[in-house]
Amino acid sequence: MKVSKSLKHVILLELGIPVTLLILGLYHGLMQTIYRAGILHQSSFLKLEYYQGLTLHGVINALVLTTFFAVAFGHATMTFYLKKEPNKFLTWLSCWLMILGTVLAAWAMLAGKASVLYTFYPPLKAHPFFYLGAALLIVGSWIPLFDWAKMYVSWKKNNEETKTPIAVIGTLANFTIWFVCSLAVAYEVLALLIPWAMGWTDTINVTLARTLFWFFGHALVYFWLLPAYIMFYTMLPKLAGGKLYSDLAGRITFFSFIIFSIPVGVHHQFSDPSISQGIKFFQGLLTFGVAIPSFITAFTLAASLEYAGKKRGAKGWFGWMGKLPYLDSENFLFAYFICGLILFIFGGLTGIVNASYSLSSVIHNTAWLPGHFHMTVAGPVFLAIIGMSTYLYAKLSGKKIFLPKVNVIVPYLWMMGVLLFSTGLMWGGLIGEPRRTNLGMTYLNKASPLFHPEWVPTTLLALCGGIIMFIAGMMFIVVFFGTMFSKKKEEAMLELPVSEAYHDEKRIPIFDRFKPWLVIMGIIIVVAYTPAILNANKNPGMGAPPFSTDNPAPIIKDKKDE
Ligand code: HAS
Repeated sequence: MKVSKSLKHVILLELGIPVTLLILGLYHGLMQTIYRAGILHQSSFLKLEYYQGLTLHGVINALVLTTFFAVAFGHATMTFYLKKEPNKFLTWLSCWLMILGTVLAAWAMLAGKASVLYTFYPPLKAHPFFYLGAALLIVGSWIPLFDWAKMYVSWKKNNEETKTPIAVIGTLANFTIWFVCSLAVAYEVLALLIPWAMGWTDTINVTLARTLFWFFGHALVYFWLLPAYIMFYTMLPKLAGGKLYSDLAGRITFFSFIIFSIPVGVHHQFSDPSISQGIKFFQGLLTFGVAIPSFITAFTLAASLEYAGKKRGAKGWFGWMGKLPYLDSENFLFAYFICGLILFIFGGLTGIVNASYSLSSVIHNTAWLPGHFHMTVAGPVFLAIIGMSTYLYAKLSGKKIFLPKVNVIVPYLWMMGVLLFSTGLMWGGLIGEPRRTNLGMTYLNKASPLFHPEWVPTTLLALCGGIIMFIAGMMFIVVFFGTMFSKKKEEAMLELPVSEAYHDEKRIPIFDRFKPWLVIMGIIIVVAYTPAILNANKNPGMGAPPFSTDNPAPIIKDKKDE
């Protein structure tokens, strides 16, 4: 379909800005593997500190890229399926708030005033602009939800008995989760962190800040994942040459995320002493609940791919795997999606390990963790984002894909890189290698009495994976910007692949309405989180001691100074 110039420009901007920043994000990813493998024995490189680089890496890749993309992709899906454009003023307001927020946070990070990592836990303290920037990015991304909800309600009035398209359910479910979860982080930023960063309050309740962050933080990972799931349900079967095995499965999946995504954040705090065992156990159980929609997805997609393979002439139980269009450069999204899914098999399994209360104590804060999350957020999420960014950019600007043969091998190279990288990290994690540590300074420095030779092979494996990922990332950058700067060849259109359903079950009202799911969501959140917040208030611990960003030891005030 044709869309207005305004909508086209806003989407192109929301795709182009984060991909430009991604160059910095990818560079710092590579630098991490170099520092950690002990190739460098220093705390900074090219005037950028280790933790400054790690913060830029996490914030750009995991917060900025994902948020801009989710909004741009949301505009595209809502417009495409509801055949109506979002409000022009609100669309631009949201875009400018996100840009302003990104500029403020980027300044603070590049100036070395916000080396607090993407989780910004106190007692690490950032410049107020970092927190303000994060808040604006989030608020900017809320705005479209209210506009899309209005579009949906008016569509539904005229189409009462028609099933809501899965992509619309997925987009609204995702942004509802995002809105609710980010209320907690907004409170953390506005009521706790900014007053503390401005010097208006002396200290901060660290446990409360962490609990509010993880209320947001685990739902955040599904905010990253759901746009990819929308693509897998609505596009992948068509791209594979088949049909979606069950339409109902897609609906159940997205509604289940509404109820399970948020009340599981305490599984990141299994080691926090201030929260009681019972709450940890309950949220641990709910974490197994949040894996169910992904298991449903795994079976539904596998059945859809099997159907596609068989339609292409496959025989036997596993023959379908050999018949899929892996290297079709015209159909390149398939390659991006399948590589992401293969990585997610391992990302999901390691997630189940993390969720298992007692096993979590083995892997918590070790290199295992980045091993897990690079097979999730740098797996299906990242590959779906970059594949779809190139696709949407080309379609909406009427350009041809630059270097299509290179484009189709990017995901395979990236997948190989992630597999090596994550294996190195997880192997290292199991033998005690810590995460978020500049190992080259001590543990991977032969001259240090703390040298750990057993981490040499693990970090070298991660380094090899990191180099391959960096090369694949740069190949994507060349394809994306090559496409952006090429000449317009076709009519600019908003066009998305649409899968038909193999089992198109009849409309079941409960799987076509948001209200019941929102009510259940509210109840579970209250039950799971009231005791956690009460615990955090009752056992606040000692409060955050004052810190300086260039020294990891807290600043102890001399009694005489007071
Ligand atoms: Fe996680 C920590 C548990 C999913 C991201 N996770 C993290 C962190 C990040 C992250 C960033 O319980 C670190 C945070 C930090 O900085 O401290 N995670 C889970 C569980 C799941 C899970 C149970 N995580 C994700 C996703 C992420 C993500 C998705 C990003 C997008 N995670 C944890 C826990 C921790 C944690 C603990 C804290 C640990 C600690 O101690 O700190 C589940 O949602 C996973 C369910 C997934 C599946 C897989 C389904 C497979 C599919 C693929 C099918 C393939 C096909 C292809 C069809 C059950 C859908 C076949 C075709 C062929 C040709 C073969």
